[in-house]
Amino acid sequence: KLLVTGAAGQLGTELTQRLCERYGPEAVLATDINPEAAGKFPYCRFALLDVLDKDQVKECLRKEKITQVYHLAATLSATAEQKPLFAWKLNMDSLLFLLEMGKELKLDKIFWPSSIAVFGPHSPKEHTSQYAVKEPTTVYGISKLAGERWCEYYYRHYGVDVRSLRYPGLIGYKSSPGGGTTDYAVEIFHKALAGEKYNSYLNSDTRLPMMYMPDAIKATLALMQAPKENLSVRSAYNLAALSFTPDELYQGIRQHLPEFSIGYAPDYRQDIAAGWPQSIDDQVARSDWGWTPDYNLAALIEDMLEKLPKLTHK
Ligand code: VAH
Repeated sequence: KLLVTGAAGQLGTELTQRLCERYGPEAVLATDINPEAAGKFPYCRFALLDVLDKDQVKECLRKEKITQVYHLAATLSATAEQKPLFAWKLNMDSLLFLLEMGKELKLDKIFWPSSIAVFGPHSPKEHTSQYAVKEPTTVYGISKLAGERWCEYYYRHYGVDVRSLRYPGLIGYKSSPGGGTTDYAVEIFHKALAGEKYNSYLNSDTRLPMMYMPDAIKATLALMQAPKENLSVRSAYNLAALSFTPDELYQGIRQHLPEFSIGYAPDYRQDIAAGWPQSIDDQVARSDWGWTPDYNLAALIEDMLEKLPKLTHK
């Protein structure tokens, strides 16, 4: 039985759907703190769950006989800068408790998302490698780096089979992003399809590692299904697909929608993005568990513009 926390989030929405397809709707319990999320999971069971309520979490794990946890509930980079101590508490206390539950209840597997945000201004900007220096300057990055350290600790000391990926910015059409610095790359499609100008909060030349959601879901399932003995990394794997700037994304969209226009008004999120790598080296994931992405930028743009309108008009 699988538990998903933060199931109504940008990644959670799509990952929950994929897990239901893979394991069957009765095998997945989708949970979120947001009551409005209840209607978003017609294909599996939903329950309200506050990941900071330890009694509630432990009761849920026992009652539902959970064997795997996908712990996605967290505060993302932009929001975390507005509420540093809350973000640290939510991101870290919930992970630590679930790692402890992994040990105590002998959970089969735990998945926890990390991020390229673990890298900072002193990390190499290009093809940032798995073990490159990490001095994150954002609360989100600090929490993801600390979380990775704890995941590796619980694996090495207690054998908890926790696995993690350093996701780049994720782009999808089935769910709304929430509080990320890379969310411009989703918002821009909604504006383009609505025939409106998009005002980017990142500079036109801010290159960031990005990934289309189908690739992120594929990577997650591939990692979670990989044989234990193949995994040389128990912090979090670097994961890459493509990198682009707001201008490159804009130019790509304009090939389909020639009228589309963009403006640039950088805000605090520009500083967050400027501290992150521009491209990631994911050769360890490729050699350990056969990672390869399917989507390049042209394919991502084509698929987003094709699939999103139906959602917008619905
Ligand atoms: C964020 N989408 O922007 C997330 C992600 C690499 C970025 O961690 O915070």
